[in-house]
Amino acid sequence: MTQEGYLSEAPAAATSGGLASERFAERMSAAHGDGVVDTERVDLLAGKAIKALNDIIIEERVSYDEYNALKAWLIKVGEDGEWPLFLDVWLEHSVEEVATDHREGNKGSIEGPYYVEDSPEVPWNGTIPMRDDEPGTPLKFSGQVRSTDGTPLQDARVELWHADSDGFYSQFAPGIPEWNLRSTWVVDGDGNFEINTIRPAPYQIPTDGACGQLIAAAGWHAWRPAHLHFKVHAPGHELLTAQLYFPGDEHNDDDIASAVKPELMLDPQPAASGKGENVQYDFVLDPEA
Ligand code: MBD
Ligand code: FE
Repeated sequence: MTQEGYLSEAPAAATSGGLASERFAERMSAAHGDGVVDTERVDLLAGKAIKALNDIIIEERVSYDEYNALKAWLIKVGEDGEWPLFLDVWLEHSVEEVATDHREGNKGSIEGPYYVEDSPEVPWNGTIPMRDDEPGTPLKFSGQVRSTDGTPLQDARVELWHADSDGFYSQFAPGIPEWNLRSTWVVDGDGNFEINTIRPAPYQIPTDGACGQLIAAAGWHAWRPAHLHFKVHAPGHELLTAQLYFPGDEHNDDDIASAVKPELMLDPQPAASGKGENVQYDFVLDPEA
């Protein structure tokens, strides 16, 4: 992959990590107290986590060299601002599973570290903000937002954000316009939307930060398959956070973030015009309990 034309260099881990850490802190402070957990739960959960690690140390006879490597690495995760990346890649999928296992509507997936609130609104059939010469295959994505009983949700909003054709996200990599490939669709009176965007590239975890260092040291790969991120909102319904994927991506079966589900696979078809692809996908939201 090349970044020529838009970026003089790949974004350093500390750039994307630092921005993701800052953004997260801002959102939590704006939500006032969101993220505060009561004493009994902290006692239970922190106690269990510490015990699990102690059990591993005893079972695997962890050495001082290994313990010190861990200490140095944990310090570096913080210095690189990569806690959001680390947590969202290796733990968020389980939190998402627990949070949504009661749902009858659409399957969702993790939010990940690169969401930004309040992206610009466009009409139901609007084009996502992109550069005049945005590289990538044009993608027309159409669908409908409905409730689990089939009722179209005419007050829904569909937020979409995704990487560009080099795998980079606006606001987390240098040299990309602020809202590039981020927007919010206001559906029509029948809950329909038609999104005009481009196909994203697969995403590689930065190789020069703490997460990249762990991946290299463990002999893992650093890839997420190409994906589109969505948040679908409608009054009286649970917020759906989802990601959708493209068939044939070599990392659909071994996503480093464990966030692919069969229900989240798109089926794009070549457009009749010969230029780009069309795809259809509906979002079904669960009513709030
Ligand atoms: C991503 O783009 C992403 O979606 C997740 C979950 C983790 C890292 C990068
Ligand atoms: Fe992503």
